[in-house]
Amino acid sequence: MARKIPRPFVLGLVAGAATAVFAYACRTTGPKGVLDGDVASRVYVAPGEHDEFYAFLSGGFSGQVTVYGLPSGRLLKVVPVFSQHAENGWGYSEETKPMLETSFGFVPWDDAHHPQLSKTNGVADGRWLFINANNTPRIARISLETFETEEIIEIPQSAGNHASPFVTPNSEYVVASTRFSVPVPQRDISVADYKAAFKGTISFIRANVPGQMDIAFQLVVPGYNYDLAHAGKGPSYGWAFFTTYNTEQANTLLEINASQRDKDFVAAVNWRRAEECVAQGRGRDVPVTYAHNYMGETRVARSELKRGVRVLEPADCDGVIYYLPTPKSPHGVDVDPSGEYIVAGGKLATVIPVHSFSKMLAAIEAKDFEGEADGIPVLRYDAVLAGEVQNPGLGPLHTEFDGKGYAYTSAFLSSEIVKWKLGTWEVVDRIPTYYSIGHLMIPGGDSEKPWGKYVIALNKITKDRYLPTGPELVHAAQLIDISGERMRLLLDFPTLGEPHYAQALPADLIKDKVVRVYDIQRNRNPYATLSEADARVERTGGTVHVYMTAIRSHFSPDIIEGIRVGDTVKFHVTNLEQDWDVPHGFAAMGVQNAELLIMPGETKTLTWVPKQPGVYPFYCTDFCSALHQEMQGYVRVSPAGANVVLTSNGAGQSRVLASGGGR
Ligand code: RUQ
Ligand code: CUA
Repeated sequence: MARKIPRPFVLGLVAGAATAVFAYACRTTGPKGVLDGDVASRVYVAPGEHDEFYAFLSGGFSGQVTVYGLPSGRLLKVVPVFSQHAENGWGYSEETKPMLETSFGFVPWDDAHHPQLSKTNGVADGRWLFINANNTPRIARISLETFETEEIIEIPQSAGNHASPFVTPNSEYVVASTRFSVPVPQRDISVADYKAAFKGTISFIRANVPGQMDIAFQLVVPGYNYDLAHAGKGPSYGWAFFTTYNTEQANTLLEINASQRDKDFVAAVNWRRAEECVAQGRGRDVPVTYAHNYMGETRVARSELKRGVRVLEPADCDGVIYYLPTPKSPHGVDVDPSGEYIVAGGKLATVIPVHSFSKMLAAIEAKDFEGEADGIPVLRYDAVLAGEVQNPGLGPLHTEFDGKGYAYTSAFLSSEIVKWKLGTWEVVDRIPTYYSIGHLMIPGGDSEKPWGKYVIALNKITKDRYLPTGPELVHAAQLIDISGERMRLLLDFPTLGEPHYAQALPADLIKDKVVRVYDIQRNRNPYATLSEADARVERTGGTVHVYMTAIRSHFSPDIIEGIRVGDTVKFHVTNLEQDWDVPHGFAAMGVQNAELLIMPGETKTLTWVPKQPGVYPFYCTDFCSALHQEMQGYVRVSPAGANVVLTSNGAGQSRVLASGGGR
């Protein structure tokens, strides 16, 4: 969600809703300092105690995921996903570089938006977390045993992978849809041909088996902007819902040109029907290329290019997709725990429209259409509407549920959370947020059984909430108590990048299965050195492999000679420790990438092409023991063509398997 608000819209609002804006403005001189009553004790987690919930926040334009404890708001970990992470060598080490491969080659950054926990029977099951890359369309799977990214799949024929990666109730699929329609197939064509040649795609990606993520099928849809999604559940299991905007199909100045129509659509996709059509051979295979990257058992990532995707046209599969008219430029779409209500957040709407799934089915049955859009039936608004929430705040975006019959909607422009009742649609409470809330998140709040208790406001702007830090300020989360009738602000905490969306689950669901060390007996890295007796160096032409071990508090070998300028040196460092929380680091002077942070039992590889003769130290970067500062060594680099013999003081046999190199 951009911070800029279309000018005509702002003017309209100021004129039309001045009273409302003033009313909000009075309220936004909100709490500073002391809050009421026992607020501090509600978020206080005593030293040594654990939080009740794990919360996973999108790192936005950092490309990563952050893990916080709730209610304390303590940052527990940054999980690198789509961006190189010098802190631990993610995307720099040879074992992890393939994770960032795409059909465009190596892509070291992306913009992550929506974390999604895997689900079983519609409830988060603590197996994995998925998250999308918005810029170069991809979806990642993070293991909740290791808290590491273990798989990434690229989405072909997509651009701006924003409506992604929302999971179906048993994680059969994660969905992905194009925010930016593009020529399908991609080709050299004028943007003036937008309406004729630009398409959207809605992809269903099989997600339930690690290592086997793949595009099951893609639906080609009209060239609108597909913004967000949520899967149906309960009675609506088998369906998925996507918001669209820019049904005007504008391709320039969208702030005005895509805000013309009173209503855009929620697209309702019957994925069970799509499966049938695909099984009947109604799809066609399109020759596209996309990357699939997997870490797997060896913990050495592999990247493969897949070819071909099964594409389905709505015209070849009747009943697969319907459009539900939805005011106005909708953003979020959220399905309530019962699966009956589909709530859309119209950025420019004055109400929150709530569609009824059962009415939708009846309207489909009765062919109660108000027309067609590119051959896709458009259902009549009144025929599918369950109700409208009046006075919902300005710029409603996203809705989450507490499982007790209430919905909570974020309002970006009026910076507040609005609580309303499902069924009566009346607003029962509202609380200001600081400032410009985007998503909000209740633990389990998009599932069939919300855990409730808190809502987190994920705010785009912090302004005066913290000490100033130059022009750039952090984004922020605010923890709000929803256990009572009235919402109550408990805590502010800063976030990394832009915390678009988040997910949370009770810590008990995962904390006991979290991996503490990698079993060295199961280390399958082909360059592992499993004992100090094998520590050695080997030359194969211009490449020197250093088989190195690390254990408190030394490297073996710690003296290496016979490297020449122009060689490619690969430091394969195996951490021999088998104790929790004893990583070792590795860095060498002049190395042009990053450090390695090697977990117990793991092997990681850093590549170095030395440029100048000299003797260079390397050392452990992670304070691992009282004698951590002693954990160091030297590499001697001789000029190209020098005849210094390759040696090391490792106990293993250093060898020249093929001479040459060093030019
Ligand atoms: S967005 S503020 Cu999910 Cu990227 Cu709504
Ligand atoms: Cu090993 Cu410090």
